[in-house]
Amino acid sequence: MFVDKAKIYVKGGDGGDGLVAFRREKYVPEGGPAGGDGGDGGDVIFRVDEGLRTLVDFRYQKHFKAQRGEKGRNKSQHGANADDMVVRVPPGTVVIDDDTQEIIADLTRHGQEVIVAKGGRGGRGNTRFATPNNPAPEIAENGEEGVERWVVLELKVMADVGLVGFPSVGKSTLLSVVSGAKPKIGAYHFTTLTPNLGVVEVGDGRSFVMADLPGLIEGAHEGIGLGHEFLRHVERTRIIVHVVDMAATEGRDPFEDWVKINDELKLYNAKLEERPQIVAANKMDMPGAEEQLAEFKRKLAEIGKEVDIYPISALSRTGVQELLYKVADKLEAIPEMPMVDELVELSERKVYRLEAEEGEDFTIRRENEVFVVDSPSIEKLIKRTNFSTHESVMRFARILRKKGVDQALRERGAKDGQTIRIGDFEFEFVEQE
Ligand SMILES: Nc1nc2c(ncn2[C@@H]2O[C@H](COP(=O)(O)OP(=O)(O)OP(=O)(O)O)[C@@H](O)[C@H]2O)c(=O)[nH]1
Ligand SMILES: [Mg+2]
Repeated sequence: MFVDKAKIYVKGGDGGDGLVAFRREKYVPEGGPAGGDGGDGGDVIFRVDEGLRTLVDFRYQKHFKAQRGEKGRNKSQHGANADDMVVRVPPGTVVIDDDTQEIIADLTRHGQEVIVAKGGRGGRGNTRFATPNNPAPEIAENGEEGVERWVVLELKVMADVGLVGFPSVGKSTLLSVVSGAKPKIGAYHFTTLTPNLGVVEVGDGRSFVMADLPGLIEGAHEGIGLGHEFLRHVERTRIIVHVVDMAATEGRDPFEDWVKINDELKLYNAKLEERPQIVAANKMDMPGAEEQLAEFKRKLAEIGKEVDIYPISALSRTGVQELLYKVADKLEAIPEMPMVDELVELSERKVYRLEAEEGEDFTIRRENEVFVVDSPSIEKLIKRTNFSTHESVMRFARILRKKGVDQALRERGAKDGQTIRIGDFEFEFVEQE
């Protein structure tokens, strides 16, 4: 089954905590600091694997968590960094942050990678906090938390050619006779519900990928008949083969059909109007088809449109070869990928950090008697501070003072003993002279 959308949870590993430790040597009662840094948490990395064609694996596994870094070790040894977690995705996967709807990555080439959830850095051990004034510090940092987020994966079919048209015009039949694909074919509408891909070998060594898409109906651009789902796939094809039923099987007018489908494409995305299009005038084996085709051409001439028309019968395979040659010729003249300008071009490997920059501003507001300080960077600092040691607390207080938080609180009228809240953390304001 073809799955083209999946929502998954990713979390980078937390950094290992730094260690507070002291050297213990024979005959030396008080050794120097010897607590090592914690190791870094692993990243969650998406890597393109051209062997994959679908997102079906993500229906069963939705959580991807990298390992946490090892704790700092004795004798000032660094804890081991955790391994990265590599998740394979098919080419054509677009990764979207579920919260912000921002496109994180547009993964197209085999081997391309993106870090979707960065692991946290390891905390520093007490060795790193030694100064001449404080040769035996009891400070160590906790490891930083790994980034966590929900991401949506979207797979746009990476087909060169998309078969577009009303239901039952013969799109699936055409794909089945030109490729090894075995799409379902039916005499009723909406036989095809998900796209089918087929590799077409033209016969002269050239080949391309063709997608048989579900039939479109009027209002598709508004999402009617799952139109949005299907039109998304059309966006990425380099050529549209517009299949028209020349037998007017259901009393429909082939020219009207052609106009309506083009309108739907255009209303969904104006760029689709400029996408190269070839008309496959299908069902030419049926009585009356020749007359309909003549009429179709006459109406086109009337509106002054020049369109490539290939009369075919998918059923009896007549005219199909000529159509394929034309498609292959046209493809050669078109660049590899259509420019989809709303997608951000990304470098091979890019790190997205959700955390705020260090040194970022804070704001203060009041909730009754409580002063609330909003600041992502201070909240982050709190998470990294081990409040069980006096020295770490003092260091935290020093940083707040340096950032100007104390001064700002005082200016807002904070008095000795009043409650200050930062994130989940509450403490009393202490007036210092
Ligand atoms: N006579 C004739 N019948 C055809 C031809 N091509 C397709 N058909 C018939 O038309 C019907 C619909 O064909 P499909 O290939 O399933 O049509 P589709 O465009 O894929 O339809 P949806 O998936 O519903 O959008 C089937 O009964 C086919 O046998 C043709 O060239 N000549
Ligand atoms: Mg079909």
